[in-house]
Amino acid sequence: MPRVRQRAARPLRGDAAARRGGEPTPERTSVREDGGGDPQRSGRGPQQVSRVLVIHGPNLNLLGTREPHIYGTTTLAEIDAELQRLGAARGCDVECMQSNHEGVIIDAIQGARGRCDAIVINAGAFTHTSYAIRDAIEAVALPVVEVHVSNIHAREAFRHHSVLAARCVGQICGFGVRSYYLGLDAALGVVEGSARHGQGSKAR
Ligand code: DHK
Repeated sequence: MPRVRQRAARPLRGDAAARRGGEPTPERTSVREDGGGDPQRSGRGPQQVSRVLVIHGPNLNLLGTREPHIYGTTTLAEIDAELQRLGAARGCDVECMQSNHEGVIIDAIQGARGRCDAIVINAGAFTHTSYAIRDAIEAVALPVVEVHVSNIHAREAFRHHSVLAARCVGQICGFGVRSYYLGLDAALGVVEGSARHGQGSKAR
């Protein structure tokens, strides 16, 4: 089993910065295989270290206490830790961020271009409204997997439609927090399939 080294999660700065009138910045954590993700130090070939960005949208910082009958009791920190553990087991550096701000999410998607191989996104309620996030997904041309904790199709009518889905590889919803883990698995399946065919998405 590869050993993992976890960078300490930075405090949630986005909302605090927004309250001060500054640019909100997302909470970001990541973990790499031993060797800091450096192919030389980790003993992996340069093609073998993949990176997936996981984006959590508005109100998902409240997971664990938010409507537990719908979203469960697992916290965001626990989800991120599990995603990073699952990623490390497959030679993947999983970077996680959460923001309540549409522009910060768009910046994160744009920032993934040339740096990440795939994105897993739960855009929260922006899923149903944000053409700007949809355009960003289209612009970066990375494989994106949309995930939701709840089954959005079995809830209120306004949740049934995702404006992002048509620009994503696929959508996984309704499996509780396991939707994230299934989403990561799906994203890595796409990345590994591309690598087998010599089409690394970071190069685009
Ligand atoms: C999370 C949200 O915050 C809602 O706005 C979406 C999604 C559903 C989820 O199930 O993870 O409608």
